[in-house]
Amino acid sequence: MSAVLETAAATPAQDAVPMTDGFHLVIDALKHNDIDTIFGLVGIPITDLARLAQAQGMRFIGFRHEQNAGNAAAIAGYMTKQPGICLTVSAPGFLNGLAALANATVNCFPMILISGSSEREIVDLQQGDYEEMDQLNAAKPYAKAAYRINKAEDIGIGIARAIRAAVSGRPGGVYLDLPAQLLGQTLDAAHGKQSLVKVVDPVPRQLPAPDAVQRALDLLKGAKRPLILLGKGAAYAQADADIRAFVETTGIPYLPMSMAKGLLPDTHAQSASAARSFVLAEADVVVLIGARLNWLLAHGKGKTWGGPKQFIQIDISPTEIDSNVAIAAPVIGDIGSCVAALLAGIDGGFKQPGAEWTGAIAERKQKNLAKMAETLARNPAPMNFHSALRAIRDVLKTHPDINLVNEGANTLDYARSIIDQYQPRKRFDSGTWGIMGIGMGYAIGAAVTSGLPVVAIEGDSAFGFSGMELETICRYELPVTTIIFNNNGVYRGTDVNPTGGKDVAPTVFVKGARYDKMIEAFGGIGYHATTPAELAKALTEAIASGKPALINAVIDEAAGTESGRLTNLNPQSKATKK
Ligand code: ADP
Ligand code: TZD
Repeated sequence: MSAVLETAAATPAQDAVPMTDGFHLVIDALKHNDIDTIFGLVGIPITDLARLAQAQGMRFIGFRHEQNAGNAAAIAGYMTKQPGICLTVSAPGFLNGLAALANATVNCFPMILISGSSEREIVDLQQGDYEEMDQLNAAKPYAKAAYRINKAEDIGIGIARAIRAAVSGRPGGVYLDLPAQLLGQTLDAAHGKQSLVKVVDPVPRQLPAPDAVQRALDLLKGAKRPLILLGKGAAYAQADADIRAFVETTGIPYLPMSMAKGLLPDTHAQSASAARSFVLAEADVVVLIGARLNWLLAHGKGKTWGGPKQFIQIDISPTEIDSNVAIAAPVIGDIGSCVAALLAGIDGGFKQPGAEWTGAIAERKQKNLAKMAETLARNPAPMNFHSALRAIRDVLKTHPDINLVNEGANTLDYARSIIDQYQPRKRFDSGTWGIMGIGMGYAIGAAVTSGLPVVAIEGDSAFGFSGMELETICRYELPVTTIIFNNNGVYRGTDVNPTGGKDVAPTVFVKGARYDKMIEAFGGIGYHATTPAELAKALTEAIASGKPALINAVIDEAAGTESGRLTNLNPQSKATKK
């Protein structure tokens, strides 16, 4: 029995003293920090926690699988700079949520995974409790921080610690372990109230050192072919006005990473997206703002990056610097403060890049855009990725505030380059891991957080990872339109089993599947589209309805490329590859 209970039991006037318990204190502590939504899935020991959250005016969004609840929490964190909360049961529920926690940490999204856990004394002696697992230690390698709260009076401080760990510095996933017996512990209410902690300044500004700013400015002033690279850290930072001012004042061409699209509208004259390979290879000084030189940027070296170049890197994490290549001018601090400091240092002595550089980029852009326009204008039957995406692009142009979720291989690669974004933090995709399965979780998280419509453009394989959440979308009547690019398989649907045996090839699905019927089972609206015109009509109607909808867009099953644009990452068999 805990100390709290012993004291309470020994107090003769116990009935007269208003009491609280672990359940109430968890909810009180979250609400005290302005957290109003929990994404989760109930069961022992946290069902009553979810009930209480709802009873106390919080929103509890219940999912069909914890990974999707975790993804919803993570994207809510990315959109708001406040940790998204995911609540799960012990062992298996926790493990399902852990995949999302790891994904959040890898992507630098703030979230807190709160899981109930079994009795410590049984778990630690491995005596076989219900859903027994050493969750705290299992979470540690995949989280930015992991904590357990053992005493009810520590709930306030424990939640404060989790919030601060998730959002300060480089954001990430935090695990918070709540043993079942903690939730039942009682405490006198006054003492409980006093134990709550309101986190002051959870995302403290971190100002860059003046000499680091000067070093960066000196390098930038000497550049002939400068380039700005905006990553999702820049979008996350919510320093939109200063970033735009920095880009426009310097006149430097910029490239957005996929989730930074829309930080400036993709139609901006300085966007070099349509000349991506050219600018990466030719630039001499590159300013990285909240973007890591990981695999998505070919590690900052090799053929992609062409000739020698120097990097200025703005990041909150000092150890990100020199992670892949030498960084000539690191600027460490929060992006808002760093960009403001650079902007303040851009004076009359700064010359915008010359026409030789901007003209060469414009020429490439024009050439590539003309080529793309030609490809997009074709109308093959059946539809291919391009003609379908053209139809979607034209509809979404009239909805600049739409939230876009996107995953798949070809579906991801083509949509990223064809669909323009007009506003910041409106594109949510496979991210740093190139992961499948974020689709419905991100869509629900984005719809709940923004209150605005969501369109999820999904490969048929990608959709399958979270497809059961269509029921969740229908249950909460969320304005989510899911478009399935149905080409009968992973990447495409044409592979054959070389043995001629009964099993289909590893990449092949049921042919002609009607995903639109799935959503109808839950009361949503299903559409079946086989031409760009049908697709455009369905999408227009679906968005206008504000109701849950799914469009089964039939794509030529031979249209996809294996692994999309990542073909080069597939290992080659030296012995047998033909
Ligand atoms: P992308 O995939 O778009 O290239 P990454 O996720 O690789 O972007 O990089 C995001 C970077 O932004 C991380 O290195 C992270 O430390 C950094 N970051 C995130 N938030 C901030 C912030 N508020 N201020 C400064 N850096 C930040
Ligand atoms: N599992 C997880 C969690 N993430 C992954 N990235 C994969 C498996 C491997 N994978 C890809 O990298 S893309 C993809 C898988 C299974 C699906 C591609 O097929 P699709 O899209 O139908 O979603 P396209 O547009 O038809 O290529």
